[in-house]
Amino acid sequence: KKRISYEEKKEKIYHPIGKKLIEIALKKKTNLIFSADLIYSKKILELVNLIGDKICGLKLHVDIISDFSFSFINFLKKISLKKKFLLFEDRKFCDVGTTNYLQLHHGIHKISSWADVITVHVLAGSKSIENLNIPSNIGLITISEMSSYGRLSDDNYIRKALNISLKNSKVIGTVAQRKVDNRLLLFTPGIHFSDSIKNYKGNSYIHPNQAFIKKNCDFIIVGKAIYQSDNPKIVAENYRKAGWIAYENSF
Ligand code: UP6
Repeated sequence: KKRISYEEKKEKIYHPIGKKLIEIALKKKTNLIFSADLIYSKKILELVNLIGDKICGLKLHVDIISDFSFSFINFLKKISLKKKFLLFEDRKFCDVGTTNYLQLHHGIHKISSWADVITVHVLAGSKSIENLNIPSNIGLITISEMSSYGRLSDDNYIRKALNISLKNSKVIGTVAQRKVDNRLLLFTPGIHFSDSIKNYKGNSYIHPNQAFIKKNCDFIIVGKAIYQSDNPKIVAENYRKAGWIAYENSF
């Protein structure tokens, strides 16, 4: 599987959100998605104001935000439009279709009313992500292979998960730890510069160079390396630069 450029990938991906993400990446020269795993909305907004220029996506787990509100979402939406990045909700829906549907559209978070991209497991089978009634401006990312140590997915599971991803027109890409078909965008979490964090609380970490050069990754997802640092602005710029250079060097 030979690496193809973002420009070439944009032609292979038919979903408007997939195309939009690539356009943003090319325009801002960034393949960095920031994972803001913080429990207070003020902290998330502060960081996003600081590093919004350096990212193509902001990934949230809204269900960890203690003071979640729609005014927070409206602020985020405004910043995301101004600074041009997409909002990812990493909900990892993993139930039967009807429950996935209810969790996506209802409850206090009403994810479908604001997210640009949502993550889903395909453990319950292809049908579980088929009738979600997703608006055309939301893209799905499947989880085919997690970054954690001891993940239960074997080669057979991953092959089937990738097949489901390819056959569903709402899917823009996947999370996997290996090269995937060029019709899918590959998202890589578990990114850190430091070797000393290779295995942290059961998650495994690699350098952006490894992600792009060995696995043909398209987008890196970086959380604690940025939000736990002393200078998130500088560190985010370092990850942006590393990700972009690694992409350029991966051909
Ligand atoms: N994430 C992983 N591995 C996966 C899928 N998702 O780490 O296979 C998510 C985590 C977290 C983020 O839920 O939000 O990516 C990684 O954050 P970190 O850089 O702080 O480890």
